[in-house]
Amino acid sequence: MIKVAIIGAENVGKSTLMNALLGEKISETMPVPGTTKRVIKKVFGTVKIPKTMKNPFGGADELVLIDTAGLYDPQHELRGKVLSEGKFKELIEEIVSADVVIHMIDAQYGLHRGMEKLHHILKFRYEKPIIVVVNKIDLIPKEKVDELREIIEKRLEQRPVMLSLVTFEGFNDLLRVLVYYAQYAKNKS
Ligand SMILES: Nc1nc2c(ncn2[C@@H]2O[C@H](COP(=O)(O)OP(=O)(O)OP(=O)(O)O)[C@@H](O)[C@H]2O)c(=O)[nH]1
Ligand SMILES: [Mg+2]
Repeated sequence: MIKVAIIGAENVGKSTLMNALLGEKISETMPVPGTTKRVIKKVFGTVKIPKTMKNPFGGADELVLIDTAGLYDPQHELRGKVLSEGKFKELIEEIVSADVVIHMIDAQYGLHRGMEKLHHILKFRYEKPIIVVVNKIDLIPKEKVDELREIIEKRLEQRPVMLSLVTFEGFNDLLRVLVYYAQYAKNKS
């Protein structure tokens, strides 16, 4: 079974994404940072993937999704408020054990420094397939979306999916990438 961990700073929309992918309200979402108190929340579920997107070699739509507590304060390099040092380490271990990582970024704040470091460690030391998602693009002016995409693409050396979980712009792009990566992870193991 493919494990997909959704990670990011507090309040970026991790739990909202988990719910959107599974089409159910599984995780609590709120406008305040530190909403997800349980460090690791694993749910087995089926992601509804349009037939046209399905990989001919198999569904890759049955996943274990992992919603995680926010790793960092959105505006400072501080640990997320619900994480002690021990819990932070525990969470990193869980992320390292995932097959695919979704790194979520809040379009309003851009790439978080702590998350940038972690991204590189996961990618280069642990060789994790990472999907970068910039969420909440409905909250920034349209002309800023391309600018932000380019900045993040340069810093992380990969193209992010630009997403809004309010308008659902970019959601199909994310599904497409997820199917691709899930298949890749499946073949690897
Ligand atoms: N405008 C806008 N709001 C969003 C979007 N996605 C999520 N939100 C809102 O952002 C807030 C935080 O969402 P959560 O899903 O709770 O964020 P989280 O990353 O799980 O937060 P923590 O558990 O606190 O780390 C909620 O009020 C969501 O409704 C989006 O694409 N656009
Ligand atoms: Mg949450």
